[in-house]
Amino acid sequence: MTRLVFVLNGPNLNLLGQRQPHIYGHETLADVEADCRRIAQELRLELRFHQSNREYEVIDWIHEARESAAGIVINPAAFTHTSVAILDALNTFEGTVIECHISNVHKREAFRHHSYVSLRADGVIAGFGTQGYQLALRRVAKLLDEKAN
Ligand code: CA2
Repeated sequence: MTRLVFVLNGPNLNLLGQRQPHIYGHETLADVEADCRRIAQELRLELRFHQSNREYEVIDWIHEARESAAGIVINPAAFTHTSVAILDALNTFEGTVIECHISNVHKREAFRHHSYVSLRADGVIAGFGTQGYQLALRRVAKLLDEKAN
């Protein structure tokens, strides 16, 4: 069985570490990717790591994951709260989906409290900083290991 996992990041996350460190911390997206690659190696996961400011690109990566991947870790950023299209794409994916937010969206503005993606996600992580990505990958690996045994 494949151990390929897509880590997908939505709009403005390319600015991570450069703005609003009180909300999102000091790590850059390149740091997050490096952390994910280290954990993936430990967990024997193969990784595709992407970020886009364009909704259709996120959707296209979900379609690509449908063909090949066992899991998706997704921080849809602002698309979380707006995108029925990303929800529809995730609903066609048969593997594990973990939604990951750096900040605790429930402690923030009311418009961040609703997530379309949560209607599909198998698990949701929020407020653990960039460490949330590592926890999400651990969860995907654990579910894969359980399926294999
Ligand atoms: O907490 C998260 O991870 C969010 O998904 C981040 C999104 C926000 O719209 C969600 O409500 C919660 C925003 C990502 C923007 O990232 C930036 C990073 C650094 C500086 C500016 C924006």
